[in-house]
Amino acid sequence: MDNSKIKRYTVTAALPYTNGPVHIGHLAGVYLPADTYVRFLRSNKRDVKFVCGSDENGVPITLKAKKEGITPQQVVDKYHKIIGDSFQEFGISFDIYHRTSSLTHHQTASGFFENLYNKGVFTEEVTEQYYDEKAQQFLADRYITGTCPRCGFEHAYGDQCENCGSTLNATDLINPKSTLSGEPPVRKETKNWFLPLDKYEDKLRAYIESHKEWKPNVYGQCQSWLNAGLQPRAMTRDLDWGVEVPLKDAAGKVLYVWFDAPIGYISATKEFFNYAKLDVWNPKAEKYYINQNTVEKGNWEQYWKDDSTKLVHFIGKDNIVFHCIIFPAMLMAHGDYILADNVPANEFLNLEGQKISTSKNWAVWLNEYLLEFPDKQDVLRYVLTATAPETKDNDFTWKDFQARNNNELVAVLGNFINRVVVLTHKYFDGKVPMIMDIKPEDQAVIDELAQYPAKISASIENYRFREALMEVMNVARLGNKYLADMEPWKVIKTDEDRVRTILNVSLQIVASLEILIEPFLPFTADKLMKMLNYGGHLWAHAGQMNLLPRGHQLNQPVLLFEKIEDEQVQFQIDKLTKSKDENTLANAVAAPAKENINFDDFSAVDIRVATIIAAEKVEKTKKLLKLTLDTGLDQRTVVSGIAEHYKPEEIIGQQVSLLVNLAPREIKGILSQGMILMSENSDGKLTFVAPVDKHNNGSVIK
Ligand code: B3M
Ligand code: ZN
Repeated sequence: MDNSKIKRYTVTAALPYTNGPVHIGHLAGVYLPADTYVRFLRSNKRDVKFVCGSDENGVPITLKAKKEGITPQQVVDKYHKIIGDSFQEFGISFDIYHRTSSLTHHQTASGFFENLYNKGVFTEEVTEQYYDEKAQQFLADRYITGTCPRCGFEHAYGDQCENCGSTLNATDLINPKSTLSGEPPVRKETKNWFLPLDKYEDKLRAYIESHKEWKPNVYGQCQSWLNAGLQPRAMTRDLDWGVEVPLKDAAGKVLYVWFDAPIGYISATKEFFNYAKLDVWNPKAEKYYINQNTVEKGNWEQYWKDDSTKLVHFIGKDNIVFHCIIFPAMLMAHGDYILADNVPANEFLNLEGQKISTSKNWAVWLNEYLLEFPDKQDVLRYVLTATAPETKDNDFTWKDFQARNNNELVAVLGNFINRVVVLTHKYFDGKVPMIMDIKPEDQAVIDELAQYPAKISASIENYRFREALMEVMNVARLGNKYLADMEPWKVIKTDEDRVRTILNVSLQIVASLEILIEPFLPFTADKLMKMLNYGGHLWAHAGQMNLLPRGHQLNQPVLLFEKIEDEQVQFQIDKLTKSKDENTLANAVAAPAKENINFDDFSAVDIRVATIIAAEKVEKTKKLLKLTLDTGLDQRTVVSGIAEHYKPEEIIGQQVSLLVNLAPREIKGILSQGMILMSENSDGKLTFVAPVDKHNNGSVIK
């Protein structure tokens, strides 16, 4: 959108599902870039509304309720507070953090549906869906498990197999079972209302193609959806949790969560302005978060219906189709609304080389981070922006976190600011000294500084936050180099006036830094503002030489950053591994039971206690060990596939259970007489099965 046409901005950040706390992946992918963008706009005195809220409808919520044995309402109440508090604590400066269980949202979403219904937009279709006769309800995909048709995994879900990662349809599953009753579901006819996306294909294509400036990952995904051809999609679901479908013949149905969730942006904006109209805040109303500093009277419709408004959606890559195809189609069908000017979706952030996983507890949770690194919000903000997955998936590691803190925040940014403020106190009682005489080496630095704000603006306006942050750090590097070259601590012995000039120039750089870091590191900017005793934050002033007037009194220096020690990051790494191990045990799915056998079948098996007395690797194999065992009956050789789990030297003397009457067979030219019993963990790890106390070799296991 042409900058001169923009009168105001509506910036949205994806509404997190309210079924768990938020982690660093959410922050890096969505909320930090959105917050940085909005803070930058505010610093430029632009009119902007930044809206978000909890996504409290849909199957993810009902599943969580079932798992925790509480009601869906209790689930959303619990996590709405945890998530909302985390955002607040990390300085995500929403004007409103709303929630989709609110009355305003139900009315807005339901009204939107009615509007489209009355325009005849929807098609009605009767389809067969799985139904649980015992529980008397239709089953969403996640409520059905069965055998994966691709890999044979027996606990695949109706929408996805977590073993092989395939996307499935519930009807693809072999032996489907309802997770509610455990019974096989039946197919039953049901009527739902579909949005005929195919009819909007041309308009959508024109819309997408008018935005060639979008990030290639976003533009490319839209193109491939359009090229594959769009299908009608059901906008209602048979479910008892969500926004009720406002039609007579729709009892027991709610709006599809992806229909109501993006409307959540609109209801949040509405509620923000409703709030200003209330004389007294009603604490009994649905609790949500309002930024008291930005409350104002106004009209929500301007932010959604006026084409001088620039609408930007910040989301993760898994939400692209919903924001670039489905929601725009809904808005087109309605007709009164503007469409997003940009959807700068990010890729995913991995953690220590692995995909972040809520179910495996492989994550850094924001609420836990702050307990372990109190007051270090900006360190995480910094690291997550510096490594943001803007163009491809990226990796967060604790070692990198430590290195960036110690080598960049402490050694570059903190060090420069601290030296300048400390020297000013030391030589001039903390008063900004006067410029005496500008030399060419000062002028060069002044000129270079002046160029940064425009450069950084351009990066932010094009959603390149990593690049912008790097340039901000280059300002600190410029300052550090200037100090190191000028050496005021030496010059002070011979030429105090020269030091006045050097420190004045340095202090102006520090003041500019306060403005430039604010969108990224708001907590540090506030501390710095207090230290400089200065009311900063106006982008237009950055890069100038007169921010701190001569004689201006600074406050005492405070340390902005401190070193993070090896033990702290090791603790985090250990914690991750430990919780993953515990989780593997807790969430393990046991292998399916075998057919029954009778006692005679079992009695035929001769299992004895034996001890390994020698072990060596079988040459040219990866998995095999050649073991010599004392069985109490004899000494014999057994070839066993445990070489990836045990080194030969560590198992000498190990007692094991040995199947002694297994017919001997030759493996890699060695005659193997029997088989050692092993227990296999769900992650494939093997361990010996042996008597708890030492027994004599040859003891019978029965
Ligand atoms: N709650 C999905 C997600 O958290 C969804 C986003 C809604 S944005 C309107 O990935
Ligand atoms: Zn599978």
